[in-house]
Amino acid sequence: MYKLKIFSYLPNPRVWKAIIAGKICGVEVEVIGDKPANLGSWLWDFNPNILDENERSLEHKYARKGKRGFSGVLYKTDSFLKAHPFGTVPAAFSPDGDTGIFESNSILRAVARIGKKFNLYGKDEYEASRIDSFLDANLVFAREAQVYMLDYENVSKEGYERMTAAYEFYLSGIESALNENPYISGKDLSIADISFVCDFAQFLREGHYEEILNKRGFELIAINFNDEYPKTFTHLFSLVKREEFSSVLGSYLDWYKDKLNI
Ligand SMILES: N[C@@H](CCC(=O)N[C@@H](CS)C(=O)NCC(=O)O)C(=O)O
Repeated sequence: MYKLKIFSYLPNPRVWKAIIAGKICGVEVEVIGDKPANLGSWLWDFNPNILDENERSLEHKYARKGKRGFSGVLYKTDSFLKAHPFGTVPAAFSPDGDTGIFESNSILRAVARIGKKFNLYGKDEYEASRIDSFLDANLVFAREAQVYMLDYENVSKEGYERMTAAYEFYLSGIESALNENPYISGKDLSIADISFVCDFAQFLREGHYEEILNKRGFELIAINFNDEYPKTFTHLFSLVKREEFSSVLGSYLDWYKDKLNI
């Protein structure tokens, strides 16, 4: 029996956080979803399902306007919105459906709290709180990255500079942390590392939009990632080699490894 159910578009690096943690600390995570473009045909609910074509219309009682990342109509039940007041995916639920857990870093925390096989969340309250500090810093970066990645075609100079500043701030903090310790939050692997890997792997995909960015007069923000943040670079690529990560990420970073010949 699963310990956490997640509804989302798939594949989604934010969902990978919970899946990787689940593999490491022995928590069964049930994932339900569909391609991003198909999620507008689904009823977003604890028991999500695909709506018949004739049911999908603005008149549907659960029709809502997408708020972030989705431009069209979405069908979110009242109980979904009660459990998930921000109405976002990934949307996780306790097995009885009573508790909604949102924000991928918090879904990740839930898995680490439930899992007993391996401790990914620090040995005491202080270590756990330090891990939270990295997760918070990660979310600030990830939110800027989300805005940047949703609209490469129209990114403004101001938007590009904001993203550059967020990138430099986050990565210089991670690099400093890794100068002191083998893992982001200390001597052991934690959910801070998992969160970093998933969000940063997604950010690197700006490389697929290099031409578009160049045309707008911008270069890739992560163009010198390996030279400027060598510890962070090595950490990322040594983690993604581990079975728990590679079995989830699959070939996601292969294009980048090919580009750098690593
Ligand atoms: N910071 C959140 C981001 C979640 C988020 O913004 N999800 C968007 C899709 S990328 C969403 O569900 N949007 C619903 C809507 O547009 O109504 C996380 O890590 O879970």
